[in-house]
Amino acid sequence: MIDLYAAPTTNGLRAKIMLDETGLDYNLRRVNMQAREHKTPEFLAMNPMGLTPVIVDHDGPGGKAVTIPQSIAILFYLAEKSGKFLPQDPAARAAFWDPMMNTATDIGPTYGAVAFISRWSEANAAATENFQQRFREYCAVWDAKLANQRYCAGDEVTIADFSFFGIFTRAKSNYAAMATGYANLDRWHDEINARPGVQKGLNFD
Ligand SMILES: N[C@@H](CCC(=O)N[C@@H](CS)C(=O)NCC(=O)O)C(=O)O
Repeated sequence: MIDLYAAPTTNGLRAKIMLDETGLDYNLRRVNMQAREHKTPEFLAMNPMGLTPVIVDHDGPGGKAVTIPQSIAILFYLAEKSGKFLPQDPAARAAFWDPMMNTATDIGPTYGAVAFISRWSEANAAATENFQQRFREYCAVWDAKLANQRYCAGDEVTIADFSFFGIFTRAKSNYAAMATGYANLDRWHDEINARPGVQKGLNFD
């Protein structure tokens, strides 16, 4: 059994969607970030960085419990554990790395910067706009890519789709101006959104 400690943030969404898509057994241990439950001694013992999400797999390698913070590490761990959502064909695997890493290290942190900076004051409007513009530029590249391929890394669903989906769906609802006008991205978003596992993954109740 796996315990998932998460809140419905972009990083939490990708971990929960992956668990629901793989069908692995897990318990959701919802973290109340407003109550700062991610800074308690119990939580810090799992992740000294005090960041969500974290999984604890009580049946990890060798039958031993393993604790894994970092949403992208969680995606890879669960992909390997379940044997799902990682391309097996060497050419498809090679084509997977760039889109995967864009979601992890480029567009994801850009969304995070918009969310973080825009919470401060009007004085930071220029910085917010700067990151929103960067987000739009990434979206334009994704939109062109998705004109020629069905999913983020080609013609099969991979963890790159789940990694990006949480970001784009939150951008659409929270910062619509930077996620509007991309027809191919919308087609992809609607297709991923319609998956039963993704719908389950979005539900933190
Ligand atoms: N690189 C980490 C980032 C985790 C992260 O920043 N989590 C946010 C929620 S999305 C958090 O816990 N923030 C609390 C804080 O900054 O104190 C990951 O991908 O899991």
